[in-house]
Amino acid sequence: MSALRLKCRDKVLDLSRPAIMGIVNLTPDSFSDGGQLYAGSRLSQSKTLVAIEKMLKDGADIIDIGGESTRPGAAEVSEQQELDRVLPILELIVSRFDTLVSVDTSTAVVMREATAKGAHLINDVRGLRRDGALDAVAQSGLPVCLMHMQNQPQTMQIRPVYQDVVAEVLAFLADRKQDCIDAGIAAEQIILDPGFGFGKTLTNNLTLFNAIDQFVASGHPVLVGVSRKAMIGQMLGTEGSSQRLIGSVTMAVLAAQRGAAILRVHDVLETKQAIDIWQAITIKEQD
Ligand code: 7PJ
Repeated sequence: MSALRLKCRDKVLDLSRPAIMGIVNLTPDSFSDGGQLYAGSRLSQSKTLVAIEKMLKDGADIIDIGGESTRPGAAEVSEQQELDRVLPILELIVSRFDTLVSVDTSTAVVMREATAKGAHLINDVRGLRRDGALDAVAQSGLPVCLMHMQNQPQTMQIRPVYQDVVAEVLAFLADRKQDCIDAGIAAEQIILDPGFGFGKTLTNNLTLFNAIDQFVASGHPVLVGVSRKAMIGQMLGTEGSSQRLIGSVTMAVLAAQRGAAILRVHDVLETKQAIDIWQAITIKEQD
């Protein structure tokens, strides 16, 4: 496959250096920043816009908005709830900011509506396995991130089992990719993601992290999302997601070094600075 770039409607995402995807959780109950954008029980549009503006100023290349919490054990969300959370914010971002917007969803109707409202990328933790999802993305022409997850969010962390985690995740993604191509999605528009923390033990996550190069070898851009996840607390022996910043930034740099093209993060400023330092050194080495 040629140089990595994704066609995102009227924009192009150049992946010759790692892109930073800023996470905007529109749910009241997400992994680490649950409810931050809420005023009481309602999602606050003004708080959300302020958070996004800051991420863009801090150097985010993509804003990833999601209306379903996929943290372990999270409650299921209805299609209508997801639409109500995602669409108004998507419209606001597209009208106010010159950025790429990714929509984190597994639901075909959300994919279709988001495409109609100007989304640039579809990010699906279920790898387009829900009814209608393959067709929705094929018809959108948008790039798509296919992520691996064993089981469902409600059950995924109960007892993940693999014989060979790297081989199984690679095979799963190859299989999903083939289904995408058969449905009419261009291979060049497919991003792969091992799905850190989704039905994986700490050992599984670390084995996969050390195998990022094998995902990169597929020729597809690889997205890595480890920001503030439990594995960081497990490695550090600390409690609470507020203690995970430095570990998250460190892992983002190590992922970039292993060839990750897109880094999905909460802490955009810190990650961007770390990546800029790594890039400056890398470019110097090539002089
Ligand atoms: C990921 C995601 C990830 C992709 C979430 C959280 C949990 N999408 N959505 N990859 N994680 N592509 O942000 O901690 O790792 S939700």
